[in-house]
Amino acid sequence: SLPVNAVEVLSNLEETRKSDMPEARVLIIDDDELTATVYALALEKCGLRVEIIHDPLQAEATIEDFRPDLVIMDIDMPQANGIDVAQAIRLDPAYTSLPIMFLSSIYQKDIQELAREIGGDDFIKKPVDVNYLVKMVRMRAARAVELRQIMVRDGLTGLLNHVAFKERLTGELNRSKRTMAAFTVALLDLDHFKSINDTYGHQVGDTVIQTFATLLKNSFRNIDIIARYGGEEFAIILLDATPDQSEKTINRIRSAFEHIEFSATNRKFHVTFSCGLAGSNANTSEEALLSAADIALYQAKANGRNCVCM
Ligand code: GH3
Ligand code: MG
Ligand code: MG
Ligand code: MG
Repeated sequence: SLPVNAVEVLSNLEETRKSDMPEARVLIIDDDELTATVYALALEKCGLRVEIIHDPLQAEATIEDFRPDLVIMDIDMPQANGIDVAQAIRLDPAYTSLPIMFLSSIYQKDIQELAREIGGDDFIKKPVDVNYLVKMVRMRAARAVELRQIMVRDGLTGLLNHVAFKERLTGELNRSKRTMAAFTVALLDLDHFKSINDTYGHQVGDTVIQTFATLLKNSFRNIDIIARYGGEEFAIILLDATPDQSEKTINRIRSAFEHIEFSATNRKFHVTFSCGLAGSNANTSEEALLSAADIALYQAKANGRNCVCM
């Protein structure tokens, strides 16, 4: 174990919280409780959100739950070698760009090199100057957050894009298998949207899509996952909600949306949407869940549109 003097380390902290920085999440994987706690306190004081695990075998589940922007990884741990753990994380395409920072007292250059080769972004030798650590973590995390925003957001609406939605769905399905918490997937599709474009033009169509996206953002809880799934199609994961509960929520939104008055070229018009729902309980694979929601959406269209089916 390392000679870490918590009081000394923390009282020498130069950095403070910066309000202009987006909150970044850092996962520390270290079997040494004191080391991990001291670094976590220092990072938290500087405005980062930190989670610690002492058992690297929990790494994958914790990454799925906590979705860190950066991982700080010890190498010497009784349960597993940090380099192997990092390699396993890298195998998942969702985490190929997740920065992994090794923090270890290993001095052998060949092991340090190996650690970088398998996809570690940094190797910092323990004991580390905590001010240096905070600076490095901040820099890496800020860039990771920026990159993530560009990669996961849809340009027109700012909602999650298709790829990001699929990743979140995979994560939530895995999580629900562990926690037994059920959720609902909703697919929403604007009705007769082609005729909106044909009548008022593509730009007006875009404005309708943006207005609808804003309504969605303001209507769901922060924990729900809202995405632009395709052109005028949206996908939502309602966490801890059954299809019955979700139907009530979405019917309220349906009713709010049909009352919004759009206007273009001195003409006023209204737009509606149809929705299909599927529950995670009855559909344990992504394909089954999405196809059940899609079938329900098709049913809603067949039933005359502007309605919710499951
Ligand atoms: P339905 O009620 O059966 O869904 O009819 P629909 O006309 O909405 O169905 P369809 O899927 O055939 O047409 C969707 C249209 O949405 C076609 C496409 O031109 C338009 N669209 C897709 N993406 C965008 C976009 O980003 N902006 C605009 N303005 N229109 C889009
Ligand atoms: Mg260790
Ligand atoms: Mg449509
Ligand atoms: Mg469509």
